[in-house]
Amino acid sequence: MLATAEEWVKAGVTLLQYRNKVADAGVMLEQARAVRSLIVGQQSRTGAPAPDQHPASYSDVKLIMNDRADLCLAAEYDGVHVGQDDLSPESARRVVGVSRWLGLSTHNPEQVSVADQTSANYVAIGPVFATGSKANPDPVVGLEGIRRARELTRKPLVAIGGITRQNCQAVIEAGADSVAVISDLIREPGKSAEEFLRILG
Ligand code: TZP
Ligand code: MG
Repeated sequence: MLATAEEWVKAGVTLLQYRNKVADAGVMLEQARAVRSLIVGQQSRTGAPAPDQHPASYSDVKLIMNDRADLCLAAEYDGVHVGQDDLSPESARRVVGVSRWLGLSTHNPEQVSVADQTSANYVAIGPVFATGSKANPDPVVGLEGIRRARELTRKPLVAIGGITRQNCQAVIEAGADSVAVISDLIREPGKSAEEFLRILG
């Protein structure tokens, strides 16, 4: 996990989410802290990015904890991401405070409209396409789901679910501000991250 995270960051990825649906809280915290140490350690070691690093490397990387506001604080992350079955946005905000980021997942237009009225810093919409990375995913929303979401909120819109180097351009053209990716970043972490950023840059 740490080697993969390091490759992504070196390639220029600026936001990482720690997501773990199976481990105990203690293990999650330990792993999440290890990711943070990697990022912070590199920041303090290098100061300015080294010549072989992408300009955004390390110093601009945001760390987001999935699901758990308590672990966001314990691991000193920059924000928490909640879904429809987690703490409500208001409750998560109460835990993490006003300075940290709060992300909120949505899966249909009604949820996007509600999310727009919360204090969430960004709204995720998905799954855009079929995904094998989530248990019991909601129905796919497609590019049309992104267009509809774009009409319903001016908050930063993150598209998620089945997004690849092949389809990411279309996802942005449909109105997303950014993409969240698992599968298509795993096999060749550095190479695929660079390709995503080149396509989207
Ligand atoms: N929420 C909606 S789809 C998804 C999550 C967490 C998984 C996205 O992973 P992949 O492999 O990029 O489809
Ligand atoms: Mg969740």
